[in-house]
Order: sequence, then structure tokens, then C-alpha cells
Amino acid sequence: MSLVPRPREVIATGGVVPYDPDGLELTSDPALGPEAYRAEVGPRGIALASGGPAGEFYGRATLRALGDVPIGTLADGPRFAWRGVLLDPARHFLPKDFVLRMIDLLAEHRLNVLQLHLTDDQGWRLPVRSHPRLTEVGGEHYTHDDLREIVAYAAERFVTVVPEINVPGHVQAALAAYPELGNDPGAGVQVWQGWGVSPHTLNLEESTIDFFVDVLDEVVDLFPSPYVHLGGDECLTDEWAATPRALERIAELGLSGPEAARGWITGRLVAHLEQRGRRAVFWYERADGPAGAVAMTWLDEESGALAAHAGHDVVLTPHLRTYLDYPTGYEDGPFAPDRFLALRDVYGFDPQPPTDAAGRVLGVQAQLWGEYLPTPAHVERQAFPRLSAFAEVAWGTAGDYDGFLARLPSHLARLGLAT
Ligand code: TNX
Repeated sequence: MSLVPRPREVIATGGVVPYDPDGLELTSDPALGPEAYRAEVGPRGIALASGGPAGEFYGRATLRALGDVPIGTLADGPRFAWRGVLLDPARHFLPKDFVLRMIDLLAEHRLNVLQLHLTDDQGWRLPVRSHPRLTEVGGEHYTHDDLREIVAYAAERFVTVVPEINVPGHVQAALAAYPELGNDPGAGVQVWQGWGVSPHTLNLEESTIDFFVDVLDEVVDLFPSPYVHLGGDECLTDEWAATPRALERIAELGLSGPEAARGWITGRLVAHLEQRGRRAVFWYERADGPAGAVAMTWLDEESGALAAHAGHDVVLTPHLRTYLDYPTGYEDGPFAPDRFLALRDVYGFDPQPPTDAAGRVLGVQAQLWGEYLPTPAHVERQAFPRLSAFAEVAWGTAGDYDGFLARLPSHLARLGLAT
């Protein structure tokens, strides 16, 4: 069987039957989870029971990939409900057609979340009607029709598109368009041409919150996802500490200091999203995580348990296991070669929800940050085959690395991916 990810349980009794998509006997079984299915395979045909439309989709995809289906029983369903991939069109724009292709590849790997990192220091890729300069200044971008098409295409494949609007750091492109959002409106901040952590942040004015409330209202209208990502990562506090007006606001708001300002901004926007019926997600960095928001734990593997114990639902994204933008070795790059992530180490990622808060772990996500991936071809080459390994981790079928390596070539060949 060349399947990646493979079904969780196969009881083969001998012999095979060819998969005939029109010959299935379909039933629903509410006892199965919404993404789970069970196939009873007999010499004369296949009965497919599923817990919901996604389960039927994954059942059909598995049987199609198998071609010749072993007679017996296939019982299958994912370990994690959130099986995500992040694409970063903010650093280097990714054309719509490539995003659609990636959605196909996600679905083939039974991955079900596409996080689109739409804004950063280097670009703003989402048109906002109430603030048109964001994309006028922020560079190449999608149209609303593009984004609606992406969302609909993904939904047909049971993939949820989670938009990310990064605040209160990683905002240099927004400051270039609307300097009044910054701590020093006269500073002439430009869309950043380099990589790294920018010192610039949003200011703490009520008008800045209002601005991002407008942005989020449009985001919510475009993206039906129950989740909206607000970033929150790598936000330096020096600018607030050095700006008299920011310190005045910090006192006025009763905050303990500049360190607390980050949480104040995200907290306000989390609350607004809640009013609009959406849950916020943020990058967890062990401090001032907004209550009620989902934590993406990108630092070390231990921070997953810390965030869960702090009361957050969690998506595990430890960088040394899930950052597919890291090269696999020195031969791999024009990358900043200070970190590596080998195929074996992706496959060996064994996400362990804390036993006393296991229900808090929604799932796992792989990241394809775009700094050193200038074209779609780079992104695809960087993604595979490690994303195939990650898919088994997310589905819960990873374990035997040699077996995976043996299944991999025919899997990649079936999907037209380079080996
Ligand atoms: C850290 S991960 C970042 C990104 C970069 C990435 C590069 C995270 C929340 N922030 O802005 O693209 O490292 O690997």
C-alpha cells in the first residue's frame, strides 16, 4: 500500500477488489467522528460508513488512492481535528493558482486547515475597503474574488482557510500605508525590504483599535472560518518604552508597563472577534496570552503543555518539528542556514498532549514561512516530502520510519511531486 497517510486500521482477509466510485454502498454512522469512516470490503463491493461528509470524503480519497482495495475492513479517522499548514504570501506573494494547487495537495494528505499569513512587515495582501492604502502601498495582493474562490475551493475539499492579520508587531507595511497607526507618525516607515524582527509596533490609541476593528469586520465577512489568527508574535516593546505618548496611554489604561501593551491590543481585538462569533488564535510566547484565544505554540515542544495549563486551547507548532521553511541541510538553500529540519525529525514528531489537559490540544500545524522561498516552485520543493511526513503525524499514523520511506516514492509519484 503506497498510502500516505495510511488508514489507521486495516484488517485484510485476503484478496482485493478494484475501487469503483459509483459502486459504493453509502451509510452514515453517527458513532463515528465527523471525519471518520469504515469500509467493509467484500468480493462483490464496498460498503462505506462515515460519520459525516468529511468522513465520506476521506474514505473515498483513501479508496481511490489504494486503487485495489484489500478485502476486509478499513477503520479510519484522524487523531487530531486541526491538521494545518501555514502559507506565507506576505513575504513573497503566492499567486492564487498556486494556493489552489496547495489546497489540492493538502486535501490529498487529509490536512484540513490552511492558515494564510496575509500581512507582515514586507507586505499586505488583503484589500480592505475602508482602508484602501493598505494594499495600494502594501504591494501585490489578492482580490476579494480571489479570496472567495480560495475559500470556496478549500471548503469543497474540507479545508478551512484561517486568515492571519498580524498585530501589534509585524505591521511595518500597515505603518507605511497609515503612519498614524505608529508610535512616530513622522518617522517615514517604509514597507520593509529585509527580514528579521522589526522594532515598529502599533501605537496604543483607541483610533488604532478602531482601524483594526474595521479590518477584522471585513475579514470576518470574507472568511467563514470559525478562527481568525491575530499574530501577536515577536513584538518588541522598546518603541512603547521610548515614546512618551505610549507611556501616557499605558498609565491611563492601568497597564503594568510596556510588556503588558501587547496583550492589551490583542485582548481588545480578541473581544471584538468574540462579538462577531469568531475565535482568535495567537502565537504563544509564554506571556500575556489573551484569555479565550487559541494558542499556537511555536517555541519549544514544552510550551504546548504550558499553554494548555494556562487555560488555552492549543495548536502545536514547535518550530524544530514543524517549520518546513528550515532547510533540511546545507545543500538545501539559499537559506539562512542556522536551523535545519530533516525529514526524519518531522516524521519523528510525537505530539504529546498533557495527560491532564489532553482535550485542550486541537491539533498540529506545519509552517512554510516565505522569507527564503521566493517562488511557488521553492515553496513546493521545500514542502515535500516533509509535508507528507507531517500528514502522518497529524493523522496519527506515523511510527515506522522505514515503512514510510518505502511508501513515499509511489505516493509522491501519484501526486506528481518530485522525489
Ligand atoms: C518566526 S514563527 C516568525 C516568522 C518568521 C519565522 C521564520 C513566528 C510566529 N514568527 O515571522 O517568518 O520565524 O522561520
